[in-house]
Amino acid sequence: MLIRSAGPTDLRSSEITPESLYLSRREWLAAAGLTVGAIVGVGALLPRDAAAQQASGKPYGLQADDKPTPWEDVTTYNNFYEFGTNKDDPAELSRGFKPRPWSVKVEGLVKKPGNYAIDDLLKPSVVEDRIYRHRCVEAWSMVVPWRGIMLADVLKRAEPTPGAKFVEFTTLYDPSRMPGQRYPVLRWPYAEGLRLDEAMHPLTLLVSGVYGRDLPNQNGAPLRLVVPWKYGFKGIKSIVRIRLTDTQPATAWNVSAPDEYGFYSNVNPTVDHPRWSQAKERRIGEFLRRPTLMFNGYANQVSSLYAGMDLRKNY
Ligand SMILES: Nc1nc2c(c(=O)[nH]1)N[C@H]1C(S)=C(S)[C@@H](COP(=O)(O)O)O[C@H]1N2
Ligand SMILES: [Mo]
Repeated sequence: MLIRSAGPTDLRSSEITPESLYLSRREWLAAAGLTVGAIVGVGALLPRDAAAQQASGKPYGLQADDKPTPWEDVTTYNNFYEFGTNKDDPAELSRGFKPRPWSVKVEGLVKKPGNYAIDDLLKPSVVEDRIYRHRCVEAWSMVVPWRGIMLADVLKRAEPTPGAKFVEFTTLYDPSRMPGQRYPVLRWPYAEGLRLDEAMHPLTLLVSGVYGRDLPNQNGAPLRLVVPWKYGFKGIKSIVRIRLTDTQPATAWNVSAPDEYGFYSNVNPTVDHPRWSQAKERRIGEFLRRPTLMFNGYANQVSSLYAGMDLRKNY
């Protein structure tokens, strides 16, 4: 059974800056009709969209009727098979997971490989709040206020060599901490990949937070990928390695079901999944299904990356 977690009460003081796009904890509690003194255990009493009402950040690619999906849904309706295959498993089964200390290797075809403590990886970059549409291949979607840095920033610092053409990402492999890895539901560790130009695109983020707070474990703490024009499974969670390669990397879903999940995985309403239509999607929290947009609504920014490619073949 899922016991609702207390929600976001751990806003670190380092995150409360004058330029913060979010309400401080005090203001947030005030907005919810609560006082700081009432802080212990109040999370569960907050209106379910209190966090959504204060969602801020740049609304990249949002349509007029898009509004941020409530924190409650973003953090309890998850895919993270390392912590179970039901939507409410990750929030429950990742509760004791410790995402720090954590290190991330940046290696392969780069002049400056490194093994970084997570905070050292993030520190030199500008941390941004960006609200993105988020479309799962299962035909549901959300709107999520992510916090992160541009992947391009990390890659440029590593100085890719001329031979680098792809980027491979790998999730932590530790069945003692990720109980789902004790079952062969996917090939572990989970892996994903991008073409180098997709990885360098300014929309592509390495995400460390959501709703202005550190990423909850179930959303991929401490660091996950977000590529808003692709299906959600490209957004690999709990990354420990970023490797530049000259060949197209194998990806977890492509290995497990190659006819269903290709390398590109661009959101495309005209290319159906073999077992269901991709023409529409169910926005979490809404009743009627919405039409799915080409490249998830980011076509203006990304369609040139695929000029001349057959998007039926390269699904
Ligand atoms: N390591 C890992 N990353 C993963 C997954 C997973 O099972 N394991 N699921 C993917 C899928 S299918 C989706 S839709 C998104 C969901 O991200 P969210 O739970 O933050 O919405 O994470 C992706 N990243
Ligand atoms: Mo997904």
